[in-house]
Amino acid sequence: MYVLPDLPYPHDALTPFLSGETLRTHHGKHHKAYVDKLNGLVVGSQLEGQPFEEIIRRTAGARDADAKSIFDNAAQHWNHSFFWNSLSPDGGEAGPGGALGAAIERDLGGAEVFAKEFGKQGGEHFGSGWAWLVLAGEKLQIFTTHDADTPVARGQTPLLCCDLWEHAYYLDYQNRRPDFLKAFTSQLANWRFAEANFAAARATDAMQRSAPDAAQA
Ligand code: MN3
Repeated sequence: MYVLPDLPYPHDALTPFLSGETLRTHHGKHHKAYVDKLNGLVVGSQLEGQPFEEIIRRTAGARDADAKSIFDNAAQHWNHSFFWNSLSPDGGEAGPGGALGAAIERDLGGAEVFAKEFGKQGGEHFGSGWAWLVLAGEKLQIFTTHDADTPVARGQTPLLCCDLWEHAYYLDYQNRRPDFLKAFTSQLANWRFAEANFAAARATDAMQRSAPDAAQA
């Protein structure tokens, strides 16, 4: 059984940038619905007991309606769990530090350019989806995905994400998605989480390079 994770902070912790009402609905109704549907689809199926990210990879791009539905709900569960951690009451301003800060400078031109580009791509994204900062191979990239689609299905390592579905911001920003994205990059983005994801990805990569046989076994 999949379980709705608790938010890593109280519902009202992100005010005034995201209201308690938004978080209660988004987490307690939208995210919960994905988890409930996923349990209804996977429990008793061939996929029950498979590692969660393996289920996402196996059902990605499926045409069969049940498999597609499993992908949508599993990916949305993964994306939302990651999104809650991508937000922090102490987020934003301090910006990315350490090795990730250096990589953002090298690959994306620095924290300010990151905020601009992340806001631009997220703002221009048509319809529902997600904005991502990922490590793809050796390089950082910003891009958006549609609906439930997730970098996890493509073998990329997500570092930070922002939900672009209207339910993520409509109560607080109505149609002003660019303002929500600005609040995300300047006030909410959890850079300590992104730095930890970056460090973990580089450690895994280094381990696989030093012992390729062991990593494949
Ligand atoms: Mn959402």
